[in-house]
Amino acid sequence: MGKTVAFLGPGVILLALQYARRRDQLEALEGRAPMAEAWQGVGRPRNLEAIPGGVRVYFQEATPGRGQDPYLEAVFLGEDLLRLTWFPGEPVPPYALAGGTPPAFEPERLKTQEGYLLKTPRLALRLEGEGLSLWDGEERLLRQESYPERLGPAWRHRVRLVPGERVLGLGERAHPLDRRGGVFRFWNRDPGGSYGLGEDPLYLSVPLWLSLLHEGGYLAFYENPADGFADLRGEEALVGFWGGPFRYYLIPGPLEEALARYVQLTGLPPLPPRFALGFQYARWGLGTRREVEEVVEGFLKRGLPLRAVHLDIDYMRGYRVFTVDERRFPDLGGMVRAFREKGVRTVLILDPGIKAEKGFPPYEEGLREGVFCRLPSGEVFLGPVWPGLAAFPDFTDPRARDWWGDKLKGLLELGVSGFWLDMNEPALFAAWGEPTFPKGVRHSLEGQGGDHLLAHNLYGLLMARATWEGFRKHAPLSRPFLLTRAGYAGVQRYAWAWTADVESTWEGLRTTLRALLGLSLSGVYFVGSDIGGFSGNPSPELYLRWFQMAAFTPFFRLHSARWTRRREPWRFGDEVLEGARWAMELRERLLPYLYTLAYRASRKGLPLLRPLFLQGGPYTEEAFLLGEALLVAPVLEEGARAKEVPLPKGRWYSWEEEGVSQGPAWVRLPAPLGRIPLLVRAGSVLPLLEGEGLTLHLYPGEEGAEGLLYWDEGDGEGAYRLDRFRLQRVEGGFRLLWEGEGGYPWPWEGIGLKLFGGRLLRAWVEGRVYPAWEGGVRLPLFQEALLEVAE
Ligand code: NBV
Repeated sequence: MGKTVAFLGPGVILLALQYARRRDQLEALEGRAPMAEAWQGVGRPRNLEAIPGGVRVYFQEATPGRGQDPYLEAVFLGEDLLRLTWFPGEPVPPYALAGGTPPAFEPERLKTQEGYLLKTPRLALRLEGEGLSLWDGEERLLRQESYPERLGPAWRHRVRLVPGERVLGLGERAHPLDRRGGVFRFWNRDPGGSYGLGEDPLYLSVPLWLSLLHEGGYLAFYENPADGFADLRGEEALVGFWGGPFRYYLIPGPLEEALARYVQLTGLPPLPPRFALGFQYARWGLGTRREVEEVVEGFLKRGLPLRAVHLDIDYMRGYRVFTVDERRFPDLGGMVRAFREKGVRTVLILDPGIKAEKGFPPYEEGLREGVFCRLPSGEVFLGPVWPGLAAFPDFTDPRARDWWGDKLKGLLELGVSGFWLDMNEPALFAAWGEPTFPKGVRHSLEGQGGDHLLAHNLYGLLMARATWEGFRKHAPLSRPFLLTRAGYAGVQRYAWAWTADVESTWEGLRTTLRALLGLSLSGVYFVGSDIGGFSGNPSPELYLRWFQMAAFTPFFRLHSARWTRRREPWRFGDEVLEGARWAMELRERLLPYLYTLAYRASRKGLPLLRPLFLQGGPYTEEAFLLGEALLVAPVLEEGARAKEVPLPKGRWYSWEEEGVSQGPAWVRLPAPLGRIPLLVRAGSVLPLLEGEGLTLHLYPGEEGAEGLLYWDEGDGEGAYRLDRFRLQRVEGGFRLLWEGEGGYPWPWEGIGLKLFGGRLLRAWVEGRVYPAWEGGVRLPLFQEALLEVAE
């Protein structure tokens, strides 16, 4: 509990002590002591039975008489999707999947000397004596694994790693992106107010593994929410789960496509309301309406673009969720409306714990309706959190989800635009041991029943789902904006995620970048961090470097713990203020580009943040791509005023400056305190907001350039437009073709063009000439424009 304990005061510390003792007693009663038996293998395949899309394989060392014979079911669900399931295994409702299981796909079936081969044009599975292997369409070996071993309800298997292979993914980790060398647990956990490099596990685990091989790679997704592990220390990885179904999906690379395929399977992220892509502000400890208003004014009067303000637990009455402290936050609805008129939305934090207090309506109601988690004895489970002892909705019960969703009605009627879901690992205050429910706590799991060992990792996912469904129901004209701390595969269907309580150090900054990229490589694309780190006081330089990096991550928010010094951008002197302004203004200008990326993520499942290797570049943690076009090289070291970056192949333009670098090569880029290096891939067209209008930045490559722009009202489900721009080289300059679709009218006066890597003299539209100045020109709407460029 670390910092939290010190902060909580004696009353809560006592509760935390009592709770830790109680949890240990309960778990001892449940007999969850380590198991004495040894892991048992299944032996070699004994016989095979064909089933639609695949096979069922029975093994020699089955143990008849002791329950079900173990068997493997391998089924293709597409030419690039294979599902393996080991039986027996405790089933869990398919919460991670969107839209159910795809239909079986018939593979080719071949008997080989050693065993059996199932094959599609993109993926092949070989079943042999000792284990199974996976091959891609070009007959390259992707993965070799042993047949698994069992220990009671637990399963584990070994996966051979080849030299040079990198393993990525696994959700949010305070670890280098390549997970080899580490041991990881799949168990959502609140590290308690502060964490740094090496802390494991963290809030949001996803049992998704991406393997980057010399050539190609693959994705494996273990659809099992139970407590599990991946041990990647040796040449043979061990992956296992202490319960639940041993089921996994295999998808061949290239990794970017595999990731998109996984996201189609577990759900595309919805298009967010546009404000969410702007700068957002939060601060734990703003205790009154006045304080919040002062901060908002502080941004607006300095011309700093603020799009949303978040209220932390301070707005509640004694930390009781679904209440507002009217004394300190009088007429919250009035405040929300006034902010909205100034273009600032309001987001409220929600914690899952409901204060167990006689007479508190949500508690009484929840008891009556039977929506809380219970102990095996049938008693409602209570654990200590912010308001004291609390009961917890069982989000695996559809009735509890509906109940929770309906509780949002009142807050939504105040005009709130989003919710920030905290403490949903679920986290509690425990003086020692695991800060969460005892493993035997009962859950509904859609009526089938199960314990916390199975349901723990689903808690955040399903709290997000309940909140999402309630939001849709009670504010059907708005797109929900949800931010969650915990989650599991599929959480991207409902919420964005942030990396929470990281320490305010340079290492914390680097750790954050790794956590963000790791989440992105695990299908959670809309992610961000607390600028400056949550738990400490960043130096002005660290603060600014963090700000600059965050401006290029999907969720761009300032936030900090109440025990730290205030950190609005004007509190560190002019140099920092101007640096932060650069980042915030650039972010605003980039909105059309970001919104288009968000749209593409929501349609195609493509990530916003991409490590360079995801698009054929080198393995590096020094830089990342935001979409395809923008390469961002954050400064992660104190005192650095230049940054070395390994460029992927191709030509790269310096952001708004003369100069083109050619990759692949290491380049050294200037990084004065006021900004970080940014490069644009040749061949891109970037749509930017400039002044009152929209300007295309044209970065020609050999073949010209291309870009897309998605735009709509910014919220709701109304008309949209999608504009495609194609720049082609012609004698004396370029031709720019513009095709638009959709019913949303072009909202700007004409369109601006700025050309990089050449001097634009003038443009022609329908026979009229438009002279350029300083490399730019404004044109009326067109289908084809000719751009004349100086020799
Ligand atoms: O609600 C208070 C904090 C919040 O500011 C932070 O962002 C969360 O990650 N919350 C954690 C609860 C306790 C932190 C010690």
